[in-house]
Amino acid sequence: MSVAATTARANVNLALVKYWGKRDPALNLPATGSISITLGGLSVEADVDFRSGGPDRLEIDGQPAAGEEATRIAAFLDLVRREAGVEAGAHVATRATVPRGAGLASSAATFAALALAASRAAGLALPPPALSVLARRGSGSAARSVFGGFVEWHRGERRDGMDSLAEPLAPPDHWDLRVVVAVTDAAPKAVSSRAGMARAASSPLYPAWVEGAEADLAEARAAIRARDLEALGLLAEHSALKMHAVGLGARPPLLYWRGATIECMHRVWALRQEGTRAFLSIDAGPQVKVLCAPEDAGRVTDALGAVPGVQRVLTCAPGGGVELIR
Ligand code: 2P0
Repeated sequence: MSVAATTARANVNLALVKYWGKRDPALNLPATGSISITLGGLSVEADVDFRSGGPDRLEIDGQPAAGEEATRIAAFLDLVRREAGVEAGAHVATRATVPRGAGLASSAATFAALALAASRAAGLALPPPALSVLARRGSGSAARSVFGGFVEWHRGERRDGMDSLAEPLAPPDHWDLRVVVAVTDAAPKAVSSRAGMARAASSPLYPAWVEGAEADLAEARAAIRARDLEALGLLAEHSALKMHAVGLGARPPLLYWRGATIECMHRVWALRQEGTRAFLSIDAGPQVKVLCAPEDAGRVTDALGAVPGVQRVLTCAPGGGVELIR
């Protein structure tokens, strides 16, 4: 990698109102809007250099990219080349600074970082809304990782997707929350988010999922504005469990949970019974993510760490948006 590469860093995000289903898979246009928190410290760095000549050379965490990952990155670079009128091959290297094997390596952070690094390296100076549109083309949830703090990704109405982008609802310091992550299984998942989402529409529960989104989004916005942890936590839990219910009803069925996932869920509900404000969310994997106040993060960490099958527990706070670091 040339020393003159453009490097950007983006954080992962946790959806409180989930994105699960597309109205246009080619453009990553979602069936519904979604709302997330960008998580500080769990990030991906991307180096991009279009001046190297020759074919694209792609590296992920020090290894040559292969298979579907390589295809997705190459297609994304083509988008940037087309927009910038650049024809050169690229050298790209991405590095997850997420603890490895945490089951959190996220395409959201990867494509948000690539959107900024590649557009700059190609000579484009895209403002954040245009970066969000571009990042979305790489991975839907990447549209949200462009921004820090509390973020909403709008479904949009246009067929070309130009109105399907994220915008910040509140900066990271609006509300000092914690997200505690119980890692139950760091192995790569059998069904990708993309493949899982493609199956969602086969579920009889999918129409209800789509129909409920606007109300969930309104409730989440209001809870974030009011810094109401109980309202936001209960809503986030409801959104996550509905998303997984869609999978259970799909054909073929889809379930990302392992045994330890379910034990963590019961532990979180027991914590609530005991008076701790802790609320769970689960993405397309077996990890359990718990929203709580900073003063309760230690108690939640200890409780989840004691659940059999939990391999490690991480804690993060709201973080910033994508940034150029070189
Ligand atoms: C989300 N997830 O809102 C949801 C909840 C996982 C569960 O967005 O196909 O990698 O690249 O648009 O963004 C993960 O899916 O999927 C995701 P594509 P993406 O965070």
